[in-house]
Amino acid sequence: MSKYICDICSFEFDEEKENTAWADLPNDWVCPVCGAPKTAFRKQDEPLRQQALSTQDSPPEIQIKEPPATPKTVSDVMVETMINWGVTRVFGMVGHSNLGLAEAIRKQCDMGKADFIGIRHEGAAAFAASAYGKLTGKPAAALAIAGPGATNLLTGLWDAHLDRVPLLALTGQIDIQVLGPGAFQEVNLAEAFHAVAGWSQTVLPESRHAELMSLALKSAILNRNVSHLIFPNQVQDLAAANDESPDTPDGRLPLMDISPAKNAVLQSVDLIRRAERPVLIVGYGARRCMDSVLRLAESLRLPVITTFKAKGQIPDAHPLACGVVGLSGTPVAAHFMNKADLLIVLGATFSKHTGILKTKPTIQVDFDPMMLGKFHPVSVPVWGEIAATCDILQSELQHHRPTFDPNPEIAAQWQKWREEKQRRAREDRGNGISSAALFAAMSRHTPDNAVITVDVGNNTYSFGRYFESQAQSVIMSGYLGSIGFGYPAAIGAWAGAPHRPIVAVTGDGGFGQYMGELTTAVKYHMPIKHILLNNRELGKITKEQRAAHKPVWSTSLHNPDFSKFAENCGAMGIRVTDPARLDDALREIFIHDGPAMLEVMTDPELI
Ligand SMILES: Cc1ncc(C[n+]2csc(CCOP(=O)(O)OP(=O)(O)O)c2C)c(N)n1
Ligand SMILES: [Mg+2]
Repeated sequence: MSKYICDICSFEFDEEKENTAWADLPNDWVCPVCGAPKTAFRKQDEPLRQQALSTQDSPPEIQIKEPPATPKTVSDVMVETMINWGVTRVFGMVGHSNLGLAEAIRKQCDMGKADFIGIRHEGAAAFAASAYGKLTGKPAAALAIAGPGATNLLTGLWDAHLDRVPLLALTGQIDIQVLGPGAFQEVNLAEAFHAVAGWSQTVLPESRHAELMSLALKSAILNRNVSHLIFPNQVQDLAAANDESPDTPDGRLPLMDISPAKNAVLQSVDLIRRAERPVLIVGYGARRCMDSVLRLAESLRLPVITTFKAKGQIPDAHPLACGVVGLSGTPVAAHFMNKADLLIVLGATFSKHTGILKTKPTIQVDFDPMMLGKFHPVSVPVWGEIAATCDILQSELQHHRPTFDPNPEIAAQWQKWREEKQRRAREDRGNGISSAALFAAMSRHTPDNAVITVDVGNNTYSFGRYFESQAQSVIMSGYLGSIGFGYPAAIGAWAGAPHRPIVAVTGDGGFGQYMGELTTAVKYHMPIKHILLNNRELGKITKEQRAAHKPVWSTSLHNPDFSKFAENCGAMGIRVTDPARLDDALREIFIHDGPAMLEVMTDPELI
């Protein structure tokens, strides 16, 4: 007499108790608990099918035997096309309604043509893909199942959409036949993603599959936006038609370095010639054009101010650099903007946060004509690629001799500001470390070639104000301003620049939203250095409540010991309460060969 166990629900069929032999049960007999067929049962003592314990200390994983060579599926054709277009990083979570697509991705990963990073929350996948796009200018893919997996992507997709980042969202979908009446995990994904995706299509059995993938990526890259492909379950494993082969981007992408119209150049040259104190204001849109921008600045001796999103695009030590303007800016930048009689604004917008004055004569250069004079009229709107425009302006103005030498004034302003920063760094109310002290130490220890991802909150404003950048790239959730971005963004940055040091700066509130992703960093050996400002509250909101003359309410946080949490996840964790320990602790985390967290107990008032 034996027992038979249902692999689906673990129901036990005991021949002795049931007084029936297993072999005598009819073939259409089903499990009385879950309705699984007879074939879903195994004899007790037989090992679980297809399951073997992994030899590593990671949890057991299902080992699927290599299937016999099968014809290419629709998913194979589309994923190969995706890789031909240069999309080789996929962040996401595999599951029931994307298994066919995931299998096509797995095959490419096994051949070394792509990398898949399995995250703990799809929101992190979308943030990581967005950060990857911000850093590299190229799209990554975010993969999710239908229903909840897909809806979890939305915040990160909005981040990419608002900051004009190319990104490919790949979502499963339930079977086409049951779409409509409200099946399990049915969400109208085309509708749910409509506002965030510049391009969205459902993949149907008769679609031109390679062409769909090509158009999704052409749109994402050229429009710097989110593209979305919806894969109903049963389409994913369909055999591709004989004449379907993967597509490539050859001949599909024009060069984008368009020059501005002659008149716009002449008007700009005229304004620059007549100005006495012109300044350059550099936005995030100029991040890939900095060589040309700096050549123009140096030849015309223009002070260079950046927006917060563009922090680090010019090192603070450069003799023309004035730092960031706006809420998290330096008095150096504010001084030069206030005194300027002409603003030359490159790839920046005039949102409230950028803090660029709207009252000054302004030349604005952007690759997108809609951004020119979007919020208010400007003196000369120049439609052109920024590097091409700077090169033309420089050559037109090569004989122009500016009357004003800003260097001594810039140096004097920086000296005043550095003295003030040192004073703030010494402040101690016995309630935690000051942000100025932390970011002064971080400026001393962060490698010049690091990528720094930041979150949102007072921690981020303080970083903008106090950290002195060298050649680091700074990545943030700009227009969406979503807390929680910083840590998943570091995962995306690592995937985009695995050989550069990666640093994440977050608050305790922001990190709390994606703490689980620390295990992702450990699993994939991402040596992310995380600077966590633990002020035990949603500090920025406390300030906002006070400023609005409301009682401070619901902003305190009940925190774990984050450094111990990091250790528990398998990373290094150091907690610092004494500013004198900051330098040693930073040294330790940067030397450590793996993910490490420096938890700094900060004073919420010293920001
Ligand atoms: C997803 C999301 N939820 C809420 C907010 C509003 N918000 C902005 S800053 C902030 C507080 C962040 O707290 P913390 O990370 O601890 O940073 P701190 O201000 O304390 O440095 C909140 C809740 C937001 N920007 N994004
Ligand atoms: Mg906080």
